[in-house]
Amino acid sequence: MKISEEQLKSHNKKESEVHSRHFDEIAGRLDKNNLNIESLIQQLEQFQVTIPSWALGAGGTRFGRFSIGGEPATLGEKLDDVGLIHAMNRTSGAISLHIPWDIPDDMVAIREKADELDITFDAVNSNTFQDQKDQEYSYKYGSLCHTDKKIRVQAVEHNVQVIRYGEQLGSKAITVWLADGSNFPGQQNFRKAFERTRDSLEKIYLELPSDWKMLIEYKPYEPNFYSMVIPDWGTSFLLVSKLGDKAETLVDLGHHLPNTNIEQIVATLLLEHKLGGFHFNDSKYGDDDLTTGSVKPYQLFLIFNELVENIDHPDQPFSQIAWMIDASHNVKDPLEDLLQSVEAIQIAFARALLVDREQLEHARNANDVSLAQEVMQDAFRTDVRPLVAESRIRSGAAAHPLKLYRQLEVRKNLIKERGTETQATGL
Ligand SMILES: [Mn+2]
Repeated sequence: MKISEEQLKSHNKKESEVHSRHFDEIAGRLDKNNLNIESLIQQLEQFQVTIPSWALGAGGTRFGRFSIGGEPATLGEKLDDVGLIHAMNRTSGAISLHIPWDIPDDMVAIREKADELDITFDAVNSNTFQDQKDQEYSYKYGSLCHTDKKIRVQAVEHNVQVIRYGEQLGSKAITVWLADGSNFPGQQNFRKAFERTRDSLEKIYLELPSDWKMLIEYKPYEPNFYSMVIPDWGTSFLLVSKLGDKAETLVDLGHHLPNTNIEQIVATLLLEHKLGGFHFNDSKYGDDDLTTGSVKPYQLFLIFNELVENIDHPDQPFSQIAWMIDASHNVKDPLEDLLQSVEAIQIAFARALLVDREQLEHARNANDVSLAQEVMQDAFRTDVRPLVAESRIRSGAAAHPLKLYRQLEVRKNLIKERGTETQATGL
């Protein structure tokens, strides 16, 4: 299924009267506060959020998986789905692939298809958290940290292979997330496991093309429940600092213990120019992989507040941070969920752009705690949806992507095309 320009235009025409009213109202109000609306909308128009290939189907849990129907079964179909999202929001012009789930059969055809859909390939992800069918050695007791050198070599080679696939696709980064760790006290020598991991990562790092980055994710627990080799941002930061300029830390919002101050972690990584990118999602308890902004929208805003405060820093360009979603859908239509996630991220960004930085700085220096809170919440409580919609309309996207998605009965059409039983590779 493809969404035509006529369909987009007719949707926007129907929405235009109400949209104009809402937009004029907020534009007038912000104008009085001397905010440059045009520059704000341009920043929103340029902002892109990458869609992960593994979030386009129903993920399920370890207890069960409930098919949504019409799910993409091949890499080509996954690209088609990102193409649908991008056509509706013009904000999702990139896909992040997972190797080996998404190895292209025909590299040329896949690149051509991506070009047609105006989609680029963002960071490629390696996978040493499960065993593949034709794999010689098992990762049951770890991969890059393994006590057995043969297994470490196999895991390093896999990561290098992922870089090679990425090069052919035009990616510029590899994301490494390790499930390595231990389940019981005494099982693993912490120091040796760290050293072996560092040495393995150094070998992968040496294979990076000159214009590539290596993004290292961290996670406090799961699948290992006693210790993880890279449990927190500090350990990731230690590794990326040892590795070199091309290595940076990746912050997955779900990979923190409850109530962790993620915005402060973001501020510190920005200070050290080591913030490589994000995996956006939301959670109540752990790595819940829920829709971004659905549980803690204020936290998302506070993270963007730190990012915007640093937006003009020459040593950590805002445009070079990898903005990616990492989520899993159990009960919602994945495409609806992704549209909601991207919009929540845009809203948080727009609100952060509204923060009166001068007044905030004044309040901080004067230790006017109440005023500082007022400044922050004034921005957070502003309904910026008309600004986000305006940026979409100007980019040729839909005023209300989710509304259009339902009007066009996209899922029904996908089920008609692909059937009810399809399942994406890796799910
Ligand atoms: Mn992640």
